[in-house]
Amino acid sequence: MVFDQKLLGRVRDARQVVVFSGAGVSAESGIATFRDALSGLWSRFDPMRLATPEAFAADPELVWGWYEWRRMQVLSTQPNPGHLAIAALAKRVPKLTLVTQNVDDLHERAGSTGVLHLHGSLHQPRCSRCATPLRLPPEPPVEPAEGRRIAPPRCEHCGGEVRPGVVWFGESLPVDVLEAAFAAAAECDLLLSVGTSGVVYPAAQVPEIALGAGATVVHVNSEPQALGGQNEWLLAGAAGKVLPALLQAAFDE
Ligand code: BV8
Ligand code: ZN
Repeated sequence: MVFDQKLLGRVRDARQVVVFSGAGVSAESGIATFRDALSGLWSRFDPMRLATPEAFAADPELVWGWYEWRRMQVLSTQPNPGHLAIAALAKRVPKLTLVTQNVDDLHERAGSTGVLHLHGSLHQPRCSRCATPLRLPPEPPVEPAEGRRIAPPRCEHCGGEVRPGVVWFGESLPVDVLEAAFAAAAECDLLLSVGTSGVVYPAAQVPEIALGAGATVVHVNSEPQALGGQNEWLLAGAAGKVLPALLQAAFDE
């Protein structure tokens, strides 16, 4: 891959970098992106409807089964070169803040630290009543391949129903995490937006804040993205290919 020298210079000279990631960065690990997260047996449901408090209230076993299926998929796969390149970039720049919309732990397993999870995590279920975290068994959950309903566990503290540790549509994002993400975006000089369709708010404000603060914003996406200002760049291609190549071109030549 050939990169614009001006862009490489921006990456090399970056002092404060934000990486903003979405489902596209986990796609090459075999984790379906959100819009097609319901391939196969789950395709008869709309994620926008399943990923809501109402869906869990109406049918906790269906929703818990869906999240266990997704958690099992994550436990059964590995971080890909895109995750690894982001972890490597953190060692090449003075400061890097990783803000993710993803609920998997592939960034952490690739070596990234201090990851800001705007939408929570599959790996931190909690009691829906007293918020006591559920200690998950170490082995991967049973594969609910048949789209089987699974009764959510009960809280050992109060007996309440355990829920996935994610932020559902209609729920507020964790305020401290969102504020830290917005602050990092306002201070950065380079933001890499990797594998996100940028349609979910308020998370999608992160790149907008960076652009508004005069940062260079680079979209890494397998699909072309509509670009606004002269400070926006598009690197079209798979994150697992583009990011390692960008690091190589910027730092190893
Ligand atoms: C809130 C956890 C209110 C759960 C998620 C109308 C207009 C505007 C906003 C709204 C509206 N109606 C409702 C809203 C608000 C709503 C929202 O934004 N809706 C959107 C859909 C219109 N937002 C909310 O409800 C948020 N809460 O607003 O609260 C409030 C306010 C005050 C007080 C109380 C309440 C909560 C949103 C959080 C929802 N939870 N996840 C779970 O995972 O099950 S969101 C979920 O979807 C993901 O976390 C992610 O954020 C999002 C999917 O987006 P992406 O990650 O971008 O993934 P996607 O599949 O879309 O795109 C993948 C991209 O990668 C594509 O561009 C593709 O081309 C690219 N790609 C694919 N492969 C690769 C690749 N790129 C590179 N390499 C590859 N290999
Ligand atoms: Zn409880």
